[in-house]
Amino acid sequence: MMLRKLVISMMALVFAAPALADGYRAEYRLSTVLNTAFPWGQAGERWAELVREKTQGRINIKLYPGTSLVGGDQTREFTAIRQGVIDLAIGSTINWSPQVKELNLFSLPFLMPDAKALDALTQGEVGRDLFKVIERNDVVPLAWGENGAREISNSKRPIHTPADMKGMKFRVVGSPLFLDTFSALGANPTQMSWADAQPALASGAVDGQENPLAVFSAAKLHTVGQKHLTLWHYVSDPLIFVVNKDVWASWSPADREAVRQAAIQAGRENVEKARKGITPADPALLKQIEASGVAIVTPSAAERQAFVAATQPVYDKWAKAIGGDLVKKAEAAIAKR
Ligand code: X2X
Repeated sequence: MMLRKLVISMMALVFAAPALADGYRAEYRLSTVLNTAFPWGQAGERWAELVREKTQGRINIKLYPGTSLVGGDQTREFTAIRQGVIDLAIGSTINWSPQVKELNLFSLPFLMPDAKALDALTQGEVGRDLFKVIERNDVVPLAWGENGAREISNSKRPIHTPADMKGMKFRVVGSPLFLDTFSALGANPTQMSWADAQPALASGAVDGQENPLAVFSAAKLHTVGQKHLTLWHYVSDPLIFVVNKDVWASWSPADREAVRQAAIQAGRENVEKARKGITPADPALLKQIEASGVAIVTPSAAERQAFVAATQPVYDKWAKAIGGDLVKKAEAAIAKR
């Protein structure tokens, strides 16, 4: 009797569950490094929301920020997407470049002088080429977003030229290119995840870091001793919206298109947000950072040139590793912007 009742109530549960189309899962896992305090995490939230809307709830995405599906190790994210540990991701080209060497393109020091240069890459032939590379790696790329132009900060002194960085300890991200760049500038770089970076800055284990201004501000890096900020825009990392190949194949063509359109829209909004308040015409975020007690240095053309010259050998070495043709195409697209 009891058992029968139990079976009946279990069946009721099964039938009461929302009808799922063939092969669809109740939930798909979306990985990001940063949480919803940042434009990056907000992009994840927005993508999930748009997908739910556009698929009438057939595809339900849950956000896992902090790269928590790979224990916070952001350089393992791409592999986990390929393996299906992660279903969807919005990832930085920096974090995926250990597996996809072409993505180091965006980390070539001083390749992109401004946001238009980044757009010339992501929105043109170079962007399409890179999506093909990602597809060859069995991951489905859908749209571009943006983490942003990366600026350098530290707790010690203003940085105007490489001489000011001498011996200073910097936390850098996961691609070896960053070790080369910071070594060439005379600094002492150490690689660690974003999760480890904040305590390392707070304890003084490292003196400085490099991240976009939207990240600097939302992470309140001024509270962990980062009192000097130099706007050198030396590299810029776009974000890429992707889906695991098998998950993609399991959806109907109409739902795939819905997921793609949602990614494109969330990506567009994300780029806008990542660039807000950081230009002379719209300096609100810069002013806010300054008001929190941070001294901002804008290098002169000659000072900037000293950084460019010091990192030229790194640029040349990595241009070869990335692929000379792709780098030439990128340089040409930027020159024409
Ligand atoms: O780790 C970083 O510095 C961050 C958050 O910008 C990236 O994931 C590339």
